[in-house]
Amino acid sequence: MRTQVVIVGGGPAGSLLSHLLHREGIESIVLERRSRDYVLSRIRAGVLEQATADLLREVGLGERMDREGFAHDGTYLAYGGGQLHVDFAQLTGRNVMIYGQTQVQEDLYDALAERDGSIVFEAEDVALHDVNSEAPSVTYTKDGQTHRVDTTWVIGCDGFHGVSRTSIPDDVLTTYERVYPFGWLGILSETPPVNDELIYANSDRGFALCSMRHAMLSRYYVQCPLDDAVEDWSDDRFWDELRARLPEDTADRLVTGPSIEKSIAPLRSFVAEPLRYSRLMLAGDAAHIVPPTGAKGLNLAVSDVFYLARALTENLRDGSNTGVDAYSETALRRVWRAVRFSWWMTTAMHRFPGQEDGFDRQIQLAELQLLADSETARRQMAENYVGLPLT
Ligand code: FAS
Ligand code: PHB
Repeated sequence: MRTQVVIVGGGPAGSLLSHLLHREGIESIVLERRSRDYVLSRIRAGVLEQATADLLREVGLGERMDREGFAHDGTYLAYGGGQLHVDFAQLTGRNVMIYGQTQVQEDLYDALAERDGSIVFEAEDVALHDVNSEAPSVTYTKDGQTHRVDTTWVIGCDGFHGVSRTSIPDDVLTTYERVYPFGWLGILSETPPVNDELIYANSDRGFALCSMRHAMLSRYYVQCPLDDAVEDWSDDRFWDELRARLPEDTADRLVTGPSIEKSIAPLRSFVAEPLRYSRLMLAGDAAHIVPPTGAKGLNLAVSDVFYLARALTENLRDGSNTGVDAYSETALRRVWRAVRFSWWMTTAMHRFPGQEDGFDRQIQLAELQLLADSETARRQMAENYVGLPLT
Protein backbone atom coordinates (compact mmCIF):
# COMPACT_ATOMS: atom_id res chain seq x y z
CA MET A 1 0.00 0.00 0.00
CA ARG A 2 1.12 3.61 -0.57
CA THR A 3 -0.28 6.85 0.83
CA GLN A 4 0.98 10.43 1.14
CA VAL A 5 1.03 10.61 4.97
CA VAL A 6 1.15 7.86 7.61
CA ILE A 7 -0.06 9.08 11.02
CA VAL A 8 0.99 6.95 14.01
CA GLY A 9 -1.54 7.32 16.84
CA GLY A 10 -5.28 7.97 16.67
CA GLY A 11 -5.76 10.28 19.64
CA PRO A 12 -6.90 13.90 19.13
CA ALA A 13 -3.67 14.91 17.34
CA GLY A 14 -3.62 12.05 14.85
CA SER A 15 -7.33 11.96 14.11
CA LEU A 16 -7.64 15.75 13.71
CA LEU A 17 -4.58 15.82 11.43
CA SER A 18 -6.19 13.15 9.22
CA HIS A 19 -9.40 15.19 9.05
CA LEU A 20 -7.58 18.45 8.21
CA LEU A 21 -5.46 16.77 5.49
CA HIS A 22 -8.50 15.11 3.94
CA ARG A 23 -10.21 18.51 3.61
CA GLU A 24 -7.22 19.60 1.52
CA GLY A 25 -7.29 16.48 -0.65
CA ILE A 26 -4.24 14.91 1.00
CA GLU A 27 -4.39 11.13 1.54
CA SER A 28 -3.39 9.67 4.91
CA ILE A 29 -3.86 6.61 7.08
CA VAL A 30 -4.00 6.61 10.89
CA LEU A 31 -2.54 3.60 12.73
CA GLU A 32 -3.98 3.37 16.26
CA ARG A 33 -2.70 0.69 18.65
CA ARG A 34 -5.87 0.47 20.76
CA SER A 35 -9.52 -0.18 19.97
CA ARG A 36 -11.95 2.69 19.36
CA ASP A 37 -13.74 1.95 22.65
CA TYR A 38 -10.48 1.84 24.62
CA VAL A 39 -9.41 5.27 23.34
CA LEU A 40 -12.86 6.68 24.16
CA SER A 41 -12.76 5.19 27.67
CA ARG A 42 -9.83 7.43 28.66
CA ILE A 43 -10.95 10.50 30.67
CA ARG A 44 -8.64 13.37 29.74
CA ALA A 45 -9.06 17.07 29.05
CA GLY A 46 -12.08 19.28 29.56
CA VAL A 47 -11.18 22.82 28.40
CA LEU A 48 -10.90 23.99 24.77
CA GLU A 49 -9.17 27.29 24.01
CA GLN A 50 -11.23 29.61 21.79
CA ALA A 51 -8.81 28.94 18.92
CA THR A 52 -9.45 25.19 19.26
CA ALA A 53 -13.22 25.65 19.35
CA ASP A 54 -13.08 28.03 16.36
CA LEU A 55 -10.97 25.56 14.35
CA LEU A 56 -13.34 22.67 15.11
CA ARG A 57 -16.24 24.83 13.90
CA GLU A 58 -14.36 25.81 10.72
CA VAL A 59 -13.72 22.19 9.77
CA GLY A 60 -17.26 20.94 10.41
CA LEU A 61 -16.72 19.52 13.90
CA GLY A 62 -18.44 22.22 15.99
CA GLU A 63 -22.16 21.38 15.85
CA ARG A 64 -22.32 18.97 18.83
CA MET A 65 -19.74 21.01 20.75
CA ASP A 66 -21.91 24.14 20.44
CA ARG A 67 -25.00 22.13 21.39
CA GLU A 68 -23.56 20.27 24.39
CA GLY A 69 -20.56 22.35 25.46
CA PHE A 70 -20.47 25.29 27.88
CA ALA A 71 -18.85 28.61 26.94
CA HIS A 72 -17.07 29.94 30.05
CA ASP A 73 -16.20 33.65 30.28
CA GLY A 74 -14.01 33.24 33.35
CA THR A 75 -12.68 31.07 36.15
CA TYR A 76 -12.24 31.29 39.92
CA LEU A 77 -9.04 31.03 41.94
CA ALA A 78 -9.71 30.09 45.58
CA TYR A 79 -7.10 30.77 48.27
CA GLY A 80 -6.94 32.07 51.84
CA GLY A 81 -10.58 31.20 52.45
CA GLY A 82 -11.89 33.39 49.65
CA GLN A 83 -11.98 33.34 45.85
CA LEU A 84 -10.95 35.64 43.01
CA HIS A 85 -12.76 35.79 39.66
CA VAL A 86 -10.67 36.14 36.50
CA ASP A 87 -13.01 37.50 33.82
CA PHE A 88 -11.62 36.27 30.48
CA ALA A 89 -14.28 38.06 28.40
CA GLN A 90 -13.78 41.44 30.08
CA LEU A 91 -9.97 41.14 30.04
CA THR A 92 -9.39 39.61 26.58
CA GLY A 93 -12.69 39.56 24.66
CA ARG A 94 -12.25 35.76 24.37
CA ASN A 95 -13.44 32.72 26.31
CA VAL A 96 -13.06 28.92 26.55
CA MET A 97 -15.37 26.01 25.77
CA ILE A 98 -15.96 23.29 28.36
CA TYR A 99 -16.32 20.15 26.22
CA GLY A 100 -14.61 16.88 27.14
CA GLN A 101 -11.75 15.40 25.12
CA THR A 102 -13.81 12.20 25.00
CA GLN A 103 -16.56 14.04 23.11
CA VAL A 104 -14.03 15.72 20.79
CA GLN A 105 -12.59 12.28 20.08
CA GLU A 106 -16.04 10.82 19.35
CA ASP A 107 -16.76 13.65 16.90
CA LEU A 108 -13.40 13.06 15.19
CA TYR A 109 -13.95 9.32 14.91
CA ASP A 110 -17.43 9.92 13.47
CA ALA A 111 -15.85 12.15 10.81
CA LEU A 112 -13.13 9.59 10.00
CA ALA A 113 -15.73 6.81 9.82
CA GLU A 114 -17.17 8.54 6.74
CA ARG A 115 -13.93 7.63 4.95
CA ASP A 116 -13.28 3.88 4.68
CA GLY A 117 -9.73 2.92 5.61
CA SER A 118 -8.82 6.29 7.11
CA ILE A 119 -7.96 4.69 10.48
CA VAL A 120 -6.81 1.21 11.49
CA PHE A 121 -7.64 0.36 15.12
CA GLU A 122 -5.72 -2.31 17.03
CA ALA A 123 -2.73 -1.82 14.70
CA GLU A 124 0.04 -3.59 16.60
CA ASP A 125 3.86 -3.58 16.36
CA VAL A 126 3.95 -0.31 14.44
CA ALA A 127 7.51 0.24 13.24
CA LEU A 128 9.00 3.18 11.33
CA HIS A 129 11.54 2.47 8.56
CA ASP A 130 13.94 4.73 6.64
CA VAL A 131 12.48 7.95 7.97
CA ASN A 132 15.86 9.57 7.21
CA SER A 133 15.43 8.86 3.50
CA GLU A 134 13.22 9.95 0.62
CA ALA A 135 11.36 6.60 0.83
CA PRO A 136 10.11 6.05 4.37
CA SER A 137 7.68 3.27 5.25
CA VAL A 138 5.73 1.97 8.22
CA THR A 139 4.86 -1.64 9.04
CA TYR A 140 2.21 -2.90 11.44
CA THR A 141 0.36 -6.08 12.35
CA LYS A 142 -3.41 -6.41 12.22
CA ASP A 143 -5.25 -9.68 12.93
CA GLY A 144 -1.95 -11.53 12.62
CA GLN A 145 -1.19 -10.08 9.19
CA THR A 146 1.83 -7.79 8.67
CA HIS A 147 1.20 -4.75 6.49
CA ARG A 148 3.63 -2.26 4.94
CA VAL A 149 2.75 1.29 3.94
CA ASP A 150 5.12 3.26 1.71
CA THR A 151 4.73 6.98 2.17
CA THR A 152 6.20 10.47 1.81
CA TRP A 153 5.75 11.65 5.42
CA VAL A 154 5.45 9.85 8.77
CA ILE A 155 3.78 11.84 11.56
CA GLY A 156 4.26 10.71 15.17
CA CYS A 157 1.03 11.45 17.06
CA ASP A 158 1.51 8.46 19.36
CA GLY A 159 1.74 10.24 22.69
CA PHE A 160 4.43 10.31 25.36
CA HIS A 161 5.00 6.54 25.37
CA GLY A 162 4.81 6.03 21.59
CA VAL A 163 7.46 4.72 19.17
CA SER A 164 7.92 7.82 17.01
CA ARG A 165 10.06 10.03 19.26
CA THR A 166 12.35 7.10 20.00
CA SER A 167 12.95 6.77 16.22
CA ILE A 168 14.91 10.02 16.32
CA PRO A 169 18.62 9.47 17.14
CA ASP A 170 19.72 10.66 20.60
CA ASP A 171 22.37 12.93 19.05
CA VAL A 172 19.63 14.73 17.09
CA LEU A 173 17.04 15.12 19.86
CA THR A 174 17.27 17.48 22.84
CA THR A 175 14.75 16.94 25.67
CA TYR A 176 13.76 19.20 28.57
CA GLU A 177 11.88 17.80 31.58
CA ARG A 178 10.51 18.83 34.97
CA VAL A 179 8.73 16.12 37.03
CA TYR A 180 6.45 17.50 39.78
CA PRO A 181 6.50 15.86 43.24
CA PHE A 182 2.76 15.12 43.28
CA GLY A 183 -0.08 13.79 41.10
CA TRP A 184 -3.74 14.58 40.46
CA LEU A 185 -6.44 12.22 41.69
CA GLY A 186 -9.46 12.81 39.47
CA ILE A 187 -13.03 11.53 39.67
CA LEU A 188 -16.13 11.76 37.53
CA SER A 189 -19.50 11.82 39.35
CA GLU A 190 -23.05 12.06 38.00
CA THR A 191 -23.76 15.10 40.18
CA PRO A 192 -24.47 18.76 39.37
CA PRO A 193 -21.27 20.87 39.22
CA VAL A 194 -20.63 22.84 42.42
CA ASN A 195 -20.13 26.08 40.49
CA ASP A 196 -21.07 27.64 37.14
CA GLU A 197 -17.37 28.13 36.25
CA LEU A 198 -14.22 26.19 37.17
CA ILE A 199 -12.61 26.70 40.58
CA TYR A 200 -8.83 26.23 40.97
CA ALA A 201 -8.10 26.06 44.72
CA ASN A 202 -4.77 26.55 46.51
CA SER A 203 -5.39 25.49 50.13
CA ASP A 204 -3.06 24.70 53.03
CA ARG A 205 -3.92 21.04 52.42
CA GLY A 206 -3.06 21.17 48.71
CA PHE A 207 -4.53 21.89 45.28
CA ALA A 208 -8.09 21.06 44.19
CA LEU A 209 -10.02 21.70 40.96
CA CYS A 210 -13.77 21.77 40.41
CA SER A 211 -14.68 21.20 36.76
CA MET A 212 -17.52 19.63 34.80
CA ARG A 213 -18.64 17.90 31.60
CA HIS A 214 -22.35 18.81 31.64
CA ALA A 215 -25.19 19.79 34.02
CA MET A 216 -25.22 16.31 35.60
CA LEU A 217 -21.59 15.26 35.22
CA SER A 218 -18.89 16.79 37.39
CA ARG A 219 -15.12 16.40 37.19
CA TYR A 220 -13.08 17.00 40.38
CA TYR A 221 -9.38 16.69 41.20
CA VAL A 222 -7.27 16.83 44.35
CA GLN A 223 -3.47 16.95 44.48
CA CYS A 224 -2.14 13.73 45.98
CA PRO A 225 1.29 12.26 46.89
CA LEU A 226 3.06 10.52 44.00
CA ASP A 227 3.12 7.20 45.87
CA ASP A 228 -0.67 7.16 46.41
CA ALA A 229 -2.77 4.52 44.64
CA VAL A 230 -6.41 4.90 43.61
CA GLU A 231 -7.24 2.13 46.10
CA ASP A 232 -6.07 4.44 48.92
CA TRP A 233 -8.93 6.81 48.14
CA SER A 234 -12.50 5.80 48.95
CA ASP A 235 -15.19 8.12 47.58
CA ASP A 236 -15.87 9.38 51.10
CA ARG A 237 -12.19 10.20 51.65
CA PHE A 238 -12.13 12.05 48.33
CA TRP A 239 -15.22 14.13 49.06
CA ASP A 240 -14.02 14.99 52.60
CA GLU A 241 -10.63 16.12 51.23
CA LEU A 242 -12.19 18.12 48.41
CA ARG A 243 -14.50 19.94 50.85
CA ALA A 244 -11.56 20.67 53.16
CA ARG A 245 -9.71 22.37 50.27
CA LEU A 246 -12.58 24.59 49.12
CA PRO A 247 -13.92 27.86 50.57
CA GLU A 248 -16.60 27.09 53.18
CA ASP A 249 -19.57 28.41 51.18
CA THR A 250 -18.51 26.36 48.15
CA ALA A 251 -17.93 23.23 50.24
CA ASP A 252 -21.40 23.62 51.73
CA ARG A 253 -22.91 23.59 48.21
CA LEU A 254 -21.02 20.49 47.06
CA VAL A 255 -23.31 17.64 45.90
CA THR A 256 -21.50 14.33 46.25
CA GLY A 257 -22.22 10.93 44.75
CA PRO A 258 -20.53 7.67 43.70
CA SER A 259 -17.49 8.05 41.43
CA ILE A 260 -17.99 6.53 37.97
CA GLU A 261 -14.31 7.00 37.15
CA LYS A 262 -11.32 7.49 39.42
CA SER A 263 -7.67 7.77 38.34
CA ILE A 264 -4.33 9.30 39.30
CA ALA A 265 -2.23 11.17 36.73
CA PRO A 266 1.42 12.15 37.29
CA LEU A 267 2.44 15.73 36.42
CA ARG A 268 5.40 16.61 34.27
CA SER A 269 6.62 19.27 31.86
CA PHE A 270 8.45 17.80 28.88
CA VAL A 271 9.57 19.11 25.50
CA ALA A 272 11.52 17.31 22.75
CA GLU A 273 13.29 19.36 20.08
CA PRO A 274 13.33 19.48 17.09
CA LEU A 275 9.86 18.25 16.03
CA ARG A 276 11.24 17.09 12.68
CA TYR A 277 13.80 14.48 11.66
CA SER A 278 13.93 14.29 7.86
CA ARG A 279 10.61 12.67 6.80
CA LEU A 280 9.37 12.19 10.39
CA MET A 281 7.44 14.91 12.23
CA LEU A 282 6.18 14.86 15.85
CA ALA A 283 2.95 16.43 17.12
CA GLY A 284 1.00 16.51 20.41
CA ASP A 285 2.03 14.50 23.45
CA ALA A 286 4.62 12.63 21.35
CA ALA A 287 6.56 15.92 21.38
CA HIS A 288 5.57 17.62 24.64
CA ILE A 289 3.72 17.14 27.92
CA VAL A 290 2.35 19.85 30.20
CA PRO A 291 0.83 19.53 33.69
CA PRO A 292 -2.99 19.75 33.24
CA THR A 293 -3.19 22.82 35.53
CA GLY A 294 -3.21 25.21 32.58
CA ALA A 295 -5.55 23.02 30.45
CA LYS A 296 -3.07 23.17 27.55
CA GLY A 297 -2.27 19.55 26.57
CA LEU A 298 -5.13 18.94 24.19
CA ASN A 299 -4.98 22.51 22.86
CA LEU A 300 -1.27 22.17 22.00
CA ALA A 301 -2.03 18.95 20.13
CA VAL A 302 -4.56 20.94 18.10
CA SER A 303 -2.21 23.84 17.34
CA ASP A 304 0.58 21.45 16.31
CA VAL A 305 -1.59 19.69 13.76
CA PHE A 306 -3.05 22.98 12.52
CA TYR A 307 0.47 24.11 11.57
CA LEU A 308 1.41 20.64 10.31
CA ALA A 309 -1.66 20.22 8.07
CA ARG A 310 -0.92 23.59 6.43
CA ALA A 311 2.77 22.70 5.93
CA LEU A 312 2.10 19.22 4.54
CA THR A 313 -0.56 20.57 2.15
CA GLU A 314 1.86 23.21 0.82
CA ASN A 315 4.46 20.48 0.34
CA LEU A 316 2.38 17.69 -1.16
CA ARG A 317 -0.02 19.78 -3.23
CA ASP A 318 2.03 22.85 -4.09
CA GLY A 319 5.57 21.43 -3.93
CA SER A 320 6.74 24.00 -1.38
CA ASN A 321 9.18 23.16 1.45
CA THR A 322 8.65 26.45 3.30
CA GLY A 323 6.03 25.17 5.75
CA VAL A 324 7.66 21.82 6.52
CA ASP A 325 11.04 23.51 7.03
CA ALA A 326 9.45 26.00 9.47
CA TYR A 327 7.06 23.62 11.30
CA SER A 328 9.30 22.75 14.25
CA GLU A 329 10.18 26.37 15.05
CA THR A 330 6.60 27.60 14.51
CA ALA A 331 5.01 24.92 16.73
CA LEU A 332 7.67 25.13 19.45
CA ARG A 333 7.13 28.90 19.86
CA ARG A 334 3.52 28.19 20.95
CA VAL A 335 4.55 25.07 22.88
CA TRP A 336 7.07 26.89 25.08
CA ARG A 337 4.56 29.68 25.82
CA ALA A 338 2.09 27.02 27.02
CA VAL A 339 4.80 25.11 28.91
CA ARG A 340 5.72 28.29 30.76
CA PHE A 341 2.10 29.10 31.63
CA SER A 342 1.35 25.53 32.76
CA TRP A 343 4.50 25.55 34.93
CA TRP A 344 3.52 28.93 36.39
CA MET A 345 -0.05 27.85 37.26
CA THR A 346 1.20 24.57 38.72
CA THR A 347 3.85 26.35 40.82
CA ALA A 348 1.35 28.99 41.98
CA MET A 349 -1.47 26.62 42.91
CA HIS A 350 0.07 23.50 44.49
CA ARG A 351 1.63 22.76 47.87
CA PHE A 352 5.16 21.47 47.26
CA PRO A 353 6.52 18.92 49.78
CA GLY A 354 9.04 20.58 52.09
CA GLN A 355 7.67 24.03 51.20
CA GLU A 356 5.50 24.32 54.34
CA ASP A 357 5.29 27.99 55.31
CA GLY A 358 8.69 29.07 54.04
CA PHE A 359 9.83 31.53 51.38
CA ASP A 360 8.21 29.66 48.42
CA ARG A 361 4.82 29.63 50.16
CA GLN A 362 5.01 33.39 50.68
CA ILE A 363 5.89 33.87 47.01
CA GLN A 364 2.84 31.79 46.05
CA LEU A 365 0.56 33.94 48.17
CA ALA A 366 2.17 37.09 46.75
CA GLU A 367 1.49 35.79 43.18
CA LEU A 368 -2.18 35.27 44.03
CA GLN A 369 -2.45 38.65 45.77
CA LEU A 370 -0.90 40.28 42.69
CA LEU A 371 -3.70 38.77 40.59
CA ALA A 372 -6.24 40.13 43.07
CA ASP A 373 -4.68 43.63 43.05
CA SER A 374 -3.65 44.03 39.39
CA GLU A 375 -5.88 43.97 36.32
CA THR A 376 -2.68 43.77 34.26
CA ALA A 377 -1.67 40.56 36.06
CA ARG A 378 -5.18 39.13 35.60
CA ARG A 379 -5.11 40.05 31.87
CA GLN A 380 -1.77 38.28 31.41
CA MET A 381 -3.15 35.14 33.05
CA ALA A 382 -6.40 35.34 31.07
CA GLU A 383 -4.57 35.76 27.72
CA ASN A 384 -2.53 32.64 28.41
CA TYR A 385 -5.48 30.59 29.67
CA VAL A 386 -7.85 31.34 26.74
CA GLY A 387 -4.91 31.06 24.32
CA LEU A 388 -3.86 33.10 21.30
CA PRO A 389 -5.54 32.91 17.87
CA LEU A 390 -4.08 30.31 15.49
CA THR A 391 -2.29 32.21 12.73
P1 FAS B 1 -2.70 10.89 23.07
O1 FAS B 1 -1.81 10.25 24.08
O2 FAS B 1 -4.07 11.35 23.45
O3 FAS B 1 -2.92 9.87 21.84
C1 FAS B 1 -1.86 9.07 21.37
C2 FAS B 1 -2.48 7.84 20.73
O4 FAS B 1 -1.43 7.05 20.17
C3 FAS B 1 -3.19 6.96 21.76
O5 FAS B 1 -4.51 6.71 21.36
C4 FAS B 1 -2.34 5.69 21.83
O6 FAS B 1 -3.13 4.53 22.01
C5 FAS B 1 -1.67 5.69 20.46
N1 FAS B 1 -0.38 4.99 20.44
C6 FAS B 1 0.60 5.01 21.38
N2 FAS B 1 1.64 4.24 20.99
C7 FAS B 1 1.31 3.72 19.77
C8 FAS B 1 1.95 2.86 18.87
N3 FAS B 1 3.16 2.37 19.13
N4 FAS B 1 1.31 2.53 17.71
C9 FAS B 1 0.08 3.06 17.43
N5 FAS B 1 -0.60 3.89 18.26
C10 FAS B 1 0.02 4.20 19.42
N6 FAS B 1 -4.85 17.79 28.85
C11 FAS B 1 -5.62 18.85 29.17
O7 FAS B 1 -5.62 19.85 28.44
N7 FAS B 1 -6.40 18.83 30.32
C12 FAS B 1 -6.44 17.71 31.13
O8 FAS B 1 -7.15 17.70 32.14
C13 FAS B 1 -5.68 16.58 30.82
N8 FAS B 1 -5.73 15.46 31.60
C14 FAS B 1 -4.95 14.38 31.26
C15 FAS B 1 -4.95 13.20 32.03
C16 FAS B 1 -4.14 12.12 31.69
C17 FAS B 1 -4.17 10.86 32.54
C18 FAS B 1 -3.30 12.18 30.57
C19 FAS B 1 -2.39 11.02 30.20
C20 FAS B 1 -3.29 13.33 29.78
C21 FAS B 1 -4.11 14.43 30.12
N9 FAS B 1 -4.14 15.60 29.35
C22 FAS B 1 -4.89 16.67 29.66
C23 FAS B 1 -3.34 15.71 28.19
C24 FAS B 1 -4.06 15.02 27.06
O9 FAS B 1 -5.33 15.54 26.92
C25 FAS B 1 -3.17 15.13 25.88
O10 FAS B 1 -2.62 16.43 25.76
C26 FAS B 1 -3.86 14.78 24.59
O11 FAS B 1 -4.44 13.51 24.75
C27 FAS B 1 -2.79 14.81 23.50
O12 FAS B 1 -3.29 14.18 22.39
P2 FAS B 1 -2.33 13.28 21.49
O13 FAS B 1 -1.10 14.02 21.20
O14 FAS B 1 -3.20 12.80 20.38
O15 FAS B 1 -1.86 12.07 22.43
C1 PHB C 1 -11.01 18.93 33.30
O1 PHB C 1 -12.21 19.32 33.27
O2 PHB C 1 -10.71 17.71 33.20
C2 PHB C 1 -9.91 19.95 33.48
C3 PHB C 1 -10.23 21.29 33.44
C4 PHB C 1 -9.21 22.23 33.60
C5 PHB C 1 -7.91 21.80 33.82
C6 PHB C 1 -7.61 20.43 33.85
C7 PHB C 1 -8.61 19.50 33.70
O3 PHB C 1 -6.91 22.70 33.98
